[in-house]
Amino acid sequence: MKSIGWIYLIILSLNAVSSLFVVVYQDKHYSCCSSGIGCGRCTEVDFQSETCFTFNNYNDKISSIDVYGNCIRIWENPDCNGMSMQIDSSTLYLDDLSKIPLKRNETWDDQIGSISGCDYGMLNNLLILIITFLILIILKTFKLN
Ligand SMILES: [Ca+2]
Repeated sequence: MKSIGWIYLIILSLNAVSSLFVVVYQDKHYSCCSSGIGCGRCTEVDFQSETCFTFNNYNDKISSIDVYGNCIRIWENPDCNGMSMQIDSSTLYLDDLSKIPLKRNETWDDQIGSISGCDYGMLNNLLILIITFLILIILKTFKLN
């Protein structure tokens, strides 16, 4: 049973944990200036796909977002709560979130409170555990034969 931990860790590292990088902008069209005077600011966000990243200064201010080819989930509230939407580089209007509907009469403009990887909160960890057990069973079967 000692091997289960190792197999689990190996599969976990292969599958789930990856570093994600995005840039969020206070203004639309990826407009950014460091002074924040007459134009919005922007900031780089580096986080692990399995974690939830909550915005402080940028909470309810983000108007465009560059995902750099990553798949992420945007959340209405801090700590990955509320409505959410999966986005990647194929998603339209990431340069202007006021064109992406959130709910009736509301758009995602100035509404993002946090972001996560696309596999966050899914059954990913459970699936990895099941796969680990299946591998263990296969290994045991091999030894018995
Ligand atoms: Ca804004």
